[in-house]
Amino acid sequence: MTPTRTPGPIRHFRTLFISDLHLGSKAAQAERLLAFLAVHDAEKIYLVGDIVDGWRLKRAWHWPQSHNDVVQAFLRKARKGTQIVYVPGNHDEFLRGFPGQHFGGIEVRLTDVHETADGRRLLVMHGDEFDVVVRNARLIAYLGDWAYDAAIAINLVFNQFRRRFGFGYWSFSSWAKLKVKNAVSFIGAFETALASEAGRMGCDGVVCGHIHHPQIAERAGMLYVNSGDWVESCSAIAERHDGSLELLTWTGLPAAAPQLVDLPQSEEIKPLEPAKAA
Ligand SMILES: [Mn+2]
Repeated sequence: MTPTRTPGPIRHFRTLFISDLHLGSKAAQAERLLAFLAVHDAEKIYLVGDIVDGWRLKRAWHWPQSHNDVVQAFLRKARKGTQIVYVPGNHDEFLRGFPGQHFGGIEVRLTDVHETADGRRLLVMHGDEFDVVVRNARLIAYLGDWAYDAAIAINLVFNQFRRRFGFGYWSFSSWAKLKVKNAVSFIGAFETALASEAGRMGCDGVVCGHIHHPQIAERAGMLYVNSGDWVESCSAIAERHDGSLELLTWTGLPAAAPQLVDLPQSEEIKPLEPAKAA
């Protein structure tokens, strides 16, 4: 029996990218995230959207202590000197109305460009901006550039309409799961759309979230990085002090859950398998 409460040595990074926590939903793996945050630190943390699930909270209030603890953990890191940038996603888009605002040392930015230690410029955005592009990838490829621009504009109006008239946000991940046979090509279309956007913005790559599919890869000649999620994958992206990137997957037990402390190590409670369709 190994007590799982003892935190290991703390890994220190230049930057951490974390997204899709979906706090406020029952699916959020808050305990695991707390255990992860206890042993991972960085000079700068990007919260890459869907941190708080406003759409879910609107339907049914679910906010256990562990979700509060996650917020406190970030605020504590901010107090201790970590720069925290919050790039909102579709589930926490209420924050998109507050670009440049600070709360508790956390700054809201709609998108950002992060420069790595080795001088690469990475566009940071959640990625839902391209939902319509992704859903109609084949048609847009056929119609060309104007269709691409139109799709992005339609995406904006479409979501404003849904919000205004009280519909829930259309969810890429649940939609892709329903069409599981096509999920791989949707993920591919998403990755290409985001990588191309990075190119258009004069960047070397992109860091995004949204599709719950962690990744470090090359797409369309760009670096494509996805920080994954804390619903299924329990993943994050770390930038080491030399500028190299690492995909972290948390497989440790939740240190903060007392009922699990006496369990034998790991095998019995694993994080869910990474989402196949995300
Ligand atoms: Mn999202």
